Amino acid sequence: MAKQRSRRPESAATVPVALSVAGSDCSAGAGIQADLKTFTALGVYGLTAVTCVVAEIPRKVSWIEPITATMVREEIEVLLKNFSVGAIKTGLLCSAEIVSAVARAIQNANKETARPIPFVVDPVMIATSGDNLLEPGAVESYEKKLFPLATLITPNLDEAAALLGTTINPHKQMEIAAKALAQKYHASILLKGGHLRGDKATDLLFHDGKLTEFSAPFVRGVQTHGTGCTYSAAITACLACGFSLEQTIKRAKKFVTESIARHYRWTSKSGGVVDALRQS
Ligand code: PXL
Repeated sequence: MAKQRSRRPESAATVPVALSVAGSDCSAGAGIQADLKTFTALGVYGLTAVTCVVAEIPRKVSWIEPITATMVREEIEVLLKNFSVGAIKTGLLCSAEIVSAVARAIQNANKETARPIPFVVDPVMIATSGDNLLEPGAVESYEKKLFPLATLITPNLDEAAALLGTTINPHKQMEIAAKALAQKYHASILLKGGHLRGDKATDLLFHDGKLTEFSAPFVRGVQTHGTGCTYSAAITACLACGFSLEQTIKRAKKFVTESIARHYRWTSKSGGVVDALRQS
């Protein structure tokens, strides 16, 4: 009989760990489900602190129920006290109270570490379906409490326009908007442009006073849901692995583009097409 080779478990000390603080999407295209798939595909052990539960399918949000802010804070604190977390991201935070609780928990954790844990804020406000996901008053809490802690903020054009209180012409004003956000929040900004120039999906990073453009082929004909979550989770995973911000975004952009290109497709019970990103 052939000798079975034993699979040695990977040493816990060598596996990078990342934490997602986000909502649960029961259809698993976005939220913590997308984040965990992404972390796993990139070889990172994923932790989650759930902020709210969303009943939805890719084109329709049906119901959102927040978890209590006390519970969210407890989830984060118990994880950060017991795991060596290499990077953290936030996704859907739902309410001003939860935004404040998350900020407090992260601030407290950073007091215990020599350097702040790399922290990616994906300011999720509106679903791809157009449904509102964030309580309007929560934006002020983001601005006052969460953005000051961020290593990187990753708005799409709609979120950037809402934060700046202006419209953004994607062909002419992306650079101005990225710089304006960086100045307003004293943080590095990755402004996601989506489908802009020709066949490219272009994003702009404003970091340390320097603009860098990241482009990838635009993948046509896929109904994307959870792209932003997958992208910010990939960024968080790469930061947990110790890559520089530029290297991180390059890798994460490639990962999200490939995840869209190799998507799953079903015909739903109502006859429409349902697409889902495939992270691995
Ligand atoms: O894609 C934004 C998003 C983020 N997080 C959760 C969601 C959604 C979109 O529906 O449900 C939990």
